[in-house]
Amino acid sequence: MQNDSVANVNDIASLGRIVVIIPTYNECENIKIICSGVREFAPSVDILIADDNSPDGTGLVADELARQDSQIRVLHRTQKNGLGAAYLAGFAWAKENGYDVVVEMDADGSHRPIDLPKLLIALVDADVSLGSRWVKGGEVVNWPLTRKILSRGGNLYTRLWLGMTMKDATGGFRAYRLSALEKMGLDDVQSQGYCFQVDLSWRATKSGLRIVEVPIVFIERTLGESKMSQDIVKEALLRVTRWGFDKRMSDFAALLKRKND
Ligand SMILES: Nc1nc2c(ncn2[C@@H]2O[C@H](COP(=O)(O)OP(=O)(O)OP(=O)(O)O)[C@@H](O)[C@H]2O)c(=O)[nH]1
Ligand SMILES: [Mg+2]
Repeated sequence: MQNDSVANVNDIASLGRIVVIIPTYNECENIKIICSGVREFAPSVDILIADDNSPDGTGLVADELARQDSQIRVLHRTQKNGLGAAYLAGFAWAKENGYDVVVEMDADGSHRPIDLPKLLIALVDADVSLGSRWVKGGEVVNWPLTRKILSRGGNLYTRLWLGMTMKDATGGFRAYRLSALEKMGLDDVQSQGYCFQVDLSWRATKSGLRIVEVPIVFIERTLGESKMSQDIVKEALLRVTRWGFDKRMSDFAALLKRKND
């Protein structure tokens, strides 16, 4: 990836202003590493750290990083409100500050900065590019079998029940054009945990956007604690099930209307 041709670098430049949003909650051991990786592999790209007042002082580490590097900014939020709310605040910040593209990226090292240019190059001919663990060339490192089954099973259910084509609708390493986010209508998003990613995949699909999947290598975190919980899985299962019913109801209503016209 380091050998990307000049053409590719120019392609990325054609996307306009890009910001990588990194939500953090207790990531003081990880945040510096991830920021330096992003700066190394995508030097023209800015970073916004969206911290929910982490008790471990991640916000202070982020402030120090921002002091040393004008391309790093920090959005301090008052309390832990979930990944989804942190991203929505980050998207609003990106819009206010004139960005054209936002990238979602975890702080915990699961998303490799070396894959970032690939994600951005794919966006040149798309509205949304999804880092995908479950397409050819994608991979997960250090996950127990149970976690793989959960992810693959969740994706299979989502794909069949909602009729979506993407193989990895739950992944959290992705890039959106701001124009795409605007078409997706995010005002009523309520999903909090990793369901937020499925929610946005679903909205992108319903909005008829051009979505591409890019193979990534996903590495389980080695530092800090996961925020994954049973509640997060339950939220995703319930919401996806409801969206599938809503879709069937509106398909049925459209069919009736056509018959009556
Ligand atoms: N601002 C903010 N960030 C959060 C919150 N919950 C999680 N995050 C961040 O979101 C990213 C993903 O969280 P993880 O704990 O790694 O969750 P996960 O990736 O679904 O789970 P694992 O695969 O087990 O790591 C990390 O950068 C977290 O610090 C939150 O409530 N607020
Ligand atoms: Mg993680």
